[in-house]
Amino acid sequence: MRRRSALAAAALAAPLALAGCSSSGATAAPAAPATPVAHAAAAPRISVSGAYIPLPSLPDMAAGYFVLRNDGDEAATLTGVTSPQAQSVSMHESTASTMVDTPTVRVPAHGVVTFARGGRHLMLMGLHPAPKLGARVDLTLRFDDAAPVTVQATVQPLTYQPGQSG
Ligand SMILES: [Cu+2]
Repeated sequence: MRRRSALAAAALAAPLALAGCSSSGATAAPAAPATPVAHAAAAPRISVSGAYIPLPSLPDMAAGYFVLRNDGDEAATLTGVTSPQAQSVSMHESTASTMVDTPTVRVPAHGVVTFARGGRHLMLMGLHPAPKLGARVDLTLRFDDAAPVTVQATVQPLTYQPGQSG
């Protein structure tokens, strides 16, 4: 819950904003190509990887998993997911005995949030066309403080485990 808007505004106004941007030291990533993204200094920078949907046994309901990463200096809040191929998409979290709705999911600055089996997941209802192995399903993730991100989730075998661990 950091209130960095004021700081961000100050940073943007200062001539050192670009220096601050290029020295986001917390990530091990090598210096990115010098693109003129002046106001990226304090903004969330969201990327989504490994999106997949286990082939559902019922065409009407499927789960969706992916890894959300925020390389920015500000947290972002995922406020919802939509798909042109699903009637509805909701965000859930499984607990030991049940499943709860999570209307929003916070992605901390320099943080990773994983949607994976047994934990956070998407629930896609009314997929059309009915998912087939290898098919792609578009997912658009919306944030209250970052641009929407659209990814293609691949329909995988029910037993699929993503290669990346930890
Ligand atoms: Cu669920």
